[in-house]
Amino acid sequence: MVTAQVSKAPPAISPISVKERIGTISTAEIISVLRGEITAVHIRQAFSIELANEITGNFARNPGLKERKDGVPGHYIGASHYQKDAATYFAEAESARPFVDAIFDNLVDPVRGLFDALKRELHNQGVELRPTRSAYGQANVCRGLRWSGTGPYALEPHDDVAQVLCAGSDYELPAVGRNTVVAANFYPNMPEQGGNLRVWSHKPTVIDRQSQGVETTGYPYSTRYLDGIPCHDFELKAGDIALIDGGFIHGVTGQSGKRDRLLLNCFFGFARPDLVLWWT
Ligand SMILES: O=C(O)CCC(=O)C(=O)O
Ligand SMILES: [Fe+2]
Repeated sequence: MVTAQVSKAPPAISPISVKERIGTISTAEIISVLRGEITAVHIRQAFSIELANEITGNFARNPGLKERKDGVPGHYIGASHYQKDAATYFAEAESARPFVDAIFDNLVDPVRGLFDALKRELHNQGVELRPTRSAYGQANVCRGLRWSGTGPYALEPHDDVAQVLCAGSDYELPAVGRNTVVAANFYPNMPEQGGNLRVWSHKPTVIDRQSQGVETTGYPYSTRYLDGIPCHDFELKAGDIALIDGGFIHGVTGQSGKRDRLLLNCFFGFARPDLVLWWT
């Protein structure tokens, strides 16, 4: 008797290269992630605790704070294009803009600082950097997020590329999904324990996503799927910045005590050799 053996290949391991240091982020470091030369850059104490505390206070007092209703547990200010058509996303981005601006009030903040510095440097290289836009409006500089998952992950393992590839033809974004999608994360507040950013050495393909039933969302990957894949934990503190290639599976470990971890996040990537788009 012949027994058919169905063997499923384990997920391919893609080594990750990480740079971690204290100080001020440079445009060269940002561009090395953007060009796919390095997987992640973690800058400790990239902005001051005083600034971090001001931003955290502005977020907590902000009347634009809402609960997410798209299956990802958390609260937010701003707009996410995740699972939205362009008309809905850009309308939300436009109406949330005053609330996003109020997170920063009159501060000289690290998010617009990074955007402005990167725009200048890319311009010198003949590349335009701008927020993605449509007839309905344009993206904001970032969104503010507080994850509230209660299991082993405050934010379940996912990739940031599926949502970009599947954004739909009324967006400018799908072209970016063929290049590196950089997730820029700024941390104004962190819990005493947990809330690490965990990145696995695996960059799923469309076929991998199909096999996991996450083709259009990239969220969530099961712990079983990730079993045996090496990972790296970024141990974050308030004032840190972490830029990662969002094509690698990543998640946020569970937090103990007050769930007051605060993240400011945006994404950017090449849409064309002479155009980098920025969105949330
Ligand atoms: O909160 C973090 O550290 C990561 C957030 C993230 O992965 C996302 O917003 O897609
Ligand atoms: Fe992500």
